[in-house]
Amino acid sequence: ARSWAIIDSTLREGEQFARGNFKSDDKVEVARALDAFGAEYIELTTPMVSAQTACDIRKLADLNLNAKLLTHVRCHMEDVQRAVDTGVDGLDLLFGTSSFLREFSHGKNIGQIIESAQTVIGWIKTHHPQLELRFSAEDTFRSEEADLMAVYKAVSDLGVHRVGLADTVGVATPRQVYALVREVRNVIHEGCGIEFHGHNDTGCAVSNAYEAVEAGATHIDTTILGIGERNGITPLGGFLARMFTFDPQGLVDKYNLELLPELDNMIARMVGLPIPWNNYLTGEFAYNHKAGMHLKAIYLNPGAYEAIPPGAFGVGRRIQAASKVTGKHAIAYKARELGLHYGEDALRRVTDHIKALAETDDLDDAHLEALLREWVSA
Ligand code: HCA
Ligand code: CU
Repeated sequence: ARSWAIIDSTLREGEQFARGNFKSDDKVEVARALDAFGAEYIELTTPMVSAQTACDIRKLADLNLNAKLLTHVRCHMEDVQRAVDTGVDGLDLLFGTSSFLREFSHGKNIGQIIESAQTVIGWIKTHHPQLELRFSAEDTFRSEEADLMAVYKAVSDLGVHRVGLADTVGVATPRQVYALVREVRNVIHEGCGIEFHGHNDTGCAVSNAYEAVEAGATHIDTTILGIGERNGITPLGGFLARMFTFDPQGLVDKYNLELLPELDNMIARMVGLPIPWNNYLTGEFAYNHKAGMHLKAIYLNPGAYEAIPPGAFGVGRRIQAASKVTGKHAIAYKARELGLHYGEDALRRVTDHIKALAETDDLDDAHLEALLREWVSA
């Protein structure tokens, strides 16, 4: 199995989410929860944002978590000088390399980007050699390949610990991610890691992160519930669901997976929105089983219709036995749960009755229970 680590950016990218506005206490709560979960890194908003933000970073550094703390800064001396005395373990440096960002954001050409990187990284290496350094090319997937390779090679020569590939607008395909990570692997030093950061605008954030790992990426950016700019980035739960199917034990060894519902609920509460109904693993209906055929098999072996056992992530399954698509096996099972015994004929009749009722009514478990009790004595 490939070895990779999570860089959770809920406290950086997540602060760029429409409803992400974490107070000091929220940040402490999120950082502690991520640490308890086992996230290897926690990325924090740049101290350039405000005095309060800088103060919060110091506060988080004082918690002495197991997770390493990073702050996300532009590759500028001013930003870096502010960041180095916040007590973080490392800096995630950022420079836009696509023509969009070069023309409409910072106005620098590739030669100037490399020069800035030399100045900034050189200074950090001399004055703060203990800091872990990453250099990311913002908007990687709309940048020229030759430009990217020149930048990545230069920063790897300067001794950064990781280079970052960022799908800033969520446009990359899984195949492109795989190919580019492989190419970057060839121009950087062997010990230099590769980080992937993927937005979800076209629904590929999880698959792109997975392909990055397959191609040799060592670090994946996530946020809890996927919160971030626009519709967000690779969600922690979705990414772990993806990886669990290949190496369940590897994940169990690294993370306290059963804490995922707590993390998702915590962020839902803080941003004031419900967990989406179809959210990976923790959505209300992520483990809802309904059709008669499914239920028959589920009762015998849940693996028949579940890729991942919900208990591994601390969630339960829901059996929706009362609907027009139900079957007699499901009804018999529900009856047995209630201690009721139906003969073959009675079972068929009550099942038909429930299916007919469900054509016009929404039946819940209480309704089903009442019907089963009523019909057994009828
Ligand atoms: C941003 C851009 C970023 C950075 C990613 C990275 C992106 O909003 O600052 O540092 O690798 O998506 O490009 O989030
Ligand atoms: Cu981003």
